[in-house]
Amino acid sequence: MADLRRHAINVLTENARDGYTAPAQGLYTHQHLWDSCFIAIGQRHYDVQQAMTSMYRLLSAQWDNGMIPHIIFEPGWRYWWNRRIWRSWVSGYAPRGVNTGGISQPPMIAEAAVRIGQVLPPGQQISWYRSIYRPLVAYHEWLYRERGGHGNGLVLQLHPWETGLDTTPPWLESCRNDPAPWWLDLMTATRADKLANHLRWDTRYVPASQRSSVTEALRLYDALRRIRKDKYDAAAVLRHPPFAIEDLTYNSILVRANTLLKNISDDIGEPLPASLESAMRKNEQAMASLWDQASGSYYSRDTRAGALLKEQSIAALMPLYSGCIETSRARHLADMLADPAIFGAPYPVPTVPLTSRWFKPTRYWQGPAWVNTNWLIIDGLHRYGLTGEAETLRRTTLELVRKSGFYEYYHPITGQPAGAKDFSWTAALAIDLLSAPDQT
Ligand code: 2M8
Repeated sequence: MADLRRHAINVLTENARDGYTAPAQGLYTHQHLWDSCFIAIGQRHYDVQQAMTSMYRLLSAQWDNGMIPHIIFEPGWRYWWNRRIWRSWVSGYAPRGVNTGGISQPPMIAEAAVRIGQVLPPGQQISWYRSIYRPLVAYHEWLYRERGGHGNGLVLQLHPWETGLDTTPPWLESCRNDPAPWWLDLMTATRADKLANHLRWDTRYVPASQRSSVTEALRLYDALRRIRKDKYDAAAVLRHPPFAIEDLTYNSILVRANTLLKNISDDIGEPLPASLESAMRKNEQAMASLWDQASGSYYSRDTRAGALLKEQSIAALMPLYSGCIETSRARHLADMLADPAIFGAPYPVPTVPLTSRWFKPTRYWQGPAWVNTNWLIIDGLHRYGLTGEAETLRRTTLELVRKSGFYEYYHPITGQPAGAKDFSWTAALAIDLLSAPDQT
């Protein structure tokens, strides 16, 4: 295991840039929000300064309205959804002198901040918390103001990229009933989408069969274009949104982030604004409305249809991480995790159930196991006292990485690696899982 840790540090060192660590070479070279948080959670074990620097860099790109963008562009690197496509400058809230995305990603920053705090000496811990507290509060306030005003206390997301699980089936189901843009229909009719396959840039690094399809990618591009047309202003976008989903993963992570932010505020003796505390409470209570008794599962809700999106995905297990569900429900989710007809694979956790019609074992977010979602589940299981289940998943995750290398994702039945190689959050989270008390 000492070797695994050394190799993981090497991967992170190779992927390090000025002030942040890129998710991977070639395919993802800019700074991504939740990647940076997972990476910092690993880096804190051997270079806490680097972990802190990347968090400060994320916060330095915060928009004037409080949003922390899902990507910060670093000049000079190629990327298909690049700064000229995002054009963050169309919004009056975007920071000057840096180009970013116009949406956010799962709010993992409070988790990374607390994990960093845990390895700092007490005096330094408090000054660290003080230095990130206000921007974090502003970020959570933005989430409730911009994305929580529509109803019952949950926040909604406008684009699948905000969930981090880009092509996850429930989101793709949500656009199935919407007409595709005319130009995409035309492309499909003339088979130009097949031609476009040859022009793809991502497939230089990863086989097309492991990535999103051209049609999916262009559909997501169309959604981006529509949000950009409204200058990334949620109120305007919500008049005719391409997507408007109370995402289960996002809300689970936010509920946990709220608890951690509250802990930070207690530690530094600076109370949270009362309106934010009230929004946090409502959010937590509203999680129950995502439960479907008939099928015994949690789902995201499509606010346009006013209904739960009953397509199963790994999101179903994320309320474990939220920490706000009853113990009996947590137990039920742990049973789903072990069930071979749902998530019980040899190399868990598949991102859609093994028996789902969507299941494709090596296609991006539609079947493969990912180390970051495993980490969230392990953490949740531990907090519910489901220690045996947590330890089993920790061991199988480390075994997978040791067997197959630090890849972006893995075939959940064979353990075969897929996606980008030398992937940073896989390496970082392996370091963190190795540092857990009971090392394998
Ligand atoms: C993937 O997302 C980006 C778009 O945001 C992409 O496809 O280029 C997702 O896996 C996302 O969760 C991740 O943060 C990002 C970088 O690793 O890649």
